[in-house]
Amino acid sequence: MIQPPRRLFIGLIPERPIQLQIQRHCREWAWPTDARPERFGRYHITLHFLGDVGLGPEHLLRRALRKVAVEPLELELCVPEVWRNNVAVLRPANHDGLQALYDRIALVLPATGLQPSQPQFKPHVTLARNAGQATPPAATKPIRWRVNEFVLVWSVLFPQAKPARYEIVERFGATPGQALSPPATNGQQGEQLPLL
Ligand code: 3AM
Repeated sequence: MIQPPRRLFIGLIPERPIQLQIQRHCREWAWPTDARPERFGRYHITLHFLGDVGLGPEHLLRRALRKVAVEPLELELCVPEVWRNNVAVLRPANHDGLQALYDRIALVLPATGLQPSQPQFKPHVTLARNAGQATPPAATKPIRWRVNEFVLVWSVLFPQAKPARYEIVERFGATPGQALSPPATNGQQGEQLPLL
């Protein structure tokens, strides 16, 4: 069966202990009743959103990403903000290494036929949407997050998945080339993120 294009993005997804710290941080905000919080397990930083990618370009992409150098990063999530598009976010302190990783990935994308999505990289973890009236905590205890890898993620949307979920297609970094194969086509295989 031909694999239909998959909605992919490249990002950083923390393990459960950091997911828990982010969730705890969220409890310190004052949220409007109609805010739509991000689900536990899905907290992440998007590096490059790619949109729908066919099987051929996906293979090229994965091969190219395996060659991207990954140096461990110590991120500090410490800046809560509400953006004009009503998204509430937690941002890391400026980190040259994070920008450099973003840039290195951007460099390999054109050869795969894919274009970087956001020429301006504004790293953030989305906490909630529809949160224009949210109030961040007066003080934020920084969350230290050691990053050893980046991941290629399949964003499986409703009705393909109910509820929509993120599935890690491949990890790049500390354990290079540790692919989950064959790639899942129906959302029933592959690595699913632990959601509550
Ligand atoms: O990291 P965040 O939560 O800001 O908003 C979507 C989410 O980003 C973003 O990709 C991430 C994983 O879904 N996204 C969705 N559609 C997008 C698009 N067309 C997009 N980013 C850029 N362009």
